[in-house]
Amino acid sequence: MTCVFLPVTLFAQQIKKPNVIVIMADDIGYGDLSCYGEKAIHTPNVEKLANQGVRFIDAHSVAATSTPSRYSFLTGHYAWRRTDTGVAPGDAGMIIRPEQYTVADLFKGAGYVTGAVGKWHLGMGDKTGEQDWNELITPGLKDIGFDYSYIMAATGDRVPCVWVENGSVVDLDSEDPIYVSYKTPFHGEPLGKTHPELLTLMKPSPDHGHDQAIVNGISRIGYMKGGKKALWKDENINDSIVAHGLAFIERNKEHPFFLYFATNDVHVPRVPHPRFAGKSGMGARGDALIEFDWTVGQVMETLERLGLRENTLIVLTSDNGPVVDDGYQDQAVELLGEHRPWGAYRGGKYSSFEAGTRIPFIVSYPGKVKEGVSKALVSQVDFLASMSELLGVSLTCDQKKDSQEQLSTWYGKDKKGRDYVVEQAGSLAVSDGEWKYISPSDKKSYEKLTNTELGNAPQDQLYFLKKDIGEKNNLAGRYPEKIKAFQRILELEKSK
Ligand code: NG6
Ligand code: CA
Repeated sequence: MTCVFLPVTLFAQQIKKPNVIVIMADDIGYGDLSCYGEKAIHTPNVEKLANQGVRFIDAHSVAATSTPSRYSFLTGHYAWRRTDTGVAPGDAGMIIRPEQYTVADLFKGAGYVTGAVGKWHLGMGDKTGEQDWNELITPGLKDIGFDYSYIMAATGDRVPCVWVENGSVVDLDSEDPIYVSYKTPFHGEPLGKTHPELLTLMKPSPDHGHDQAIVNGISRIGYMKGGKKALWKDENINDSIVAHGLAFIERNKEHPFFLYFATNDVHVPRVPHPRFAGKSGMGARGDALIEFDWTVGQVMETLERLGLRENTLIVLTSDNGPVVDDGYQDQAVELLGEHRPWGAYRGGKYSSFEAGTRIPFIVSYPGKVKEGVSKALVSQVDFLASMSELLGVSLTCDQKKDSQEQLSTWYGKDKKGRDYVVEQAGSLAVSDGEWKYISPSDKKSYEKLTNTELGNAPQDQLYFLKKDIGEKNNLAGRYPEKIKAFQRILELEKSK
């Protein structure tokens, strides 16, 4: 397929450079926010944001787990084009290499100050397992366009449990160096599996495997030793993210900025600050959702206080669908009650069924975006090209690759959006909004650990989403032509 430059100056001519903030939640599902219709949870700040913008009901992350989803969001390239973009360990080398164009490069090139705060999960340093955590870790986010970064290398449940600011571990004591390994335990360091009596804050769920290094009374994935002063306190993770995100906004109030603000909520281990304890009645997972909502309120209040709200475009979304038990005994399952994190959809995180990638997606830009609800088909991979449209920057085909200029859709004006979205989980799936095709997979069809239907099957699956949003009736046998058409789409995408 040929790639042509589109006239991109339309929006750019009309506006002063807006600030852009992406609030990227972790594992928050379609039904986890009250503006998406679920009654058991109350998230008023997100509701307010949704009322000041467009709320999309058919928006998708590119993948049903974090690393490939975020890779695609930040680069405009489908992660499945590479084989090394699966869920990354905490000692992964930089997955987005310095030569690759990113959304941060786009904003930086347009004169913005760029920042990334919170969960990263896309690797740091040159090679997996070879970082020296006691030195400046390079390459880092600076090399892919971020002027400022304050991040956790991977996830809350993976070592190292430290903050990395502009490539250096925060609060590191040179007398107590940090060592990290995903291969061998460190001699003399207690592990979750050998010292369960030390798991004072949270225990892992049986068989999930979060039973290695113990930090703050919680066992994690991976081994680490040292760096005691630098270790984060789980209950303060969100406050640290908020403080650094808001400080970035404050520092740059006079200058256009792009902030990738990635919360740890509601990923495991879920340890919201005690001031949110019991607020949801649903245990730690629900309380983490309330903490997330508070966080969104903090961002909005700060923008209002600084007089920046009008000129700031906010995208609020999540990296993948929801999961209830993702490895720790935090009572999320027992206390879930009537709440449906996946809304009306089937599956969840890790799944090819809709709840894997159909995520909350809100675009708010007061005065510019047409407020309301949009049914348009949206993919997060379009962030790059849509922002290039906003900024009036022409991208090469290589730079934008899979990313389409969809600004008019994101502004709530174009009601159709994409022709189709590609969803990645156990195999690739394609949805055109009405029909959905899931290509055959030889992987397990049901994940017992997380109690999630993964949607993997050795045969083709075809669902008529328009009438069957729960993906219950596989119509593959009845519509061979439809299957062929979707297979052609996937072949075309793969050949790009
Ligand atoms: C899985 C972990 C899960 C979570 C996930 C990554 C096990 C059994 N489960 O491998 O707990 O960490 O990876 O989540 O190890 S994500 O949202 O960052 O993709
Ligand atoms: Ca995630």
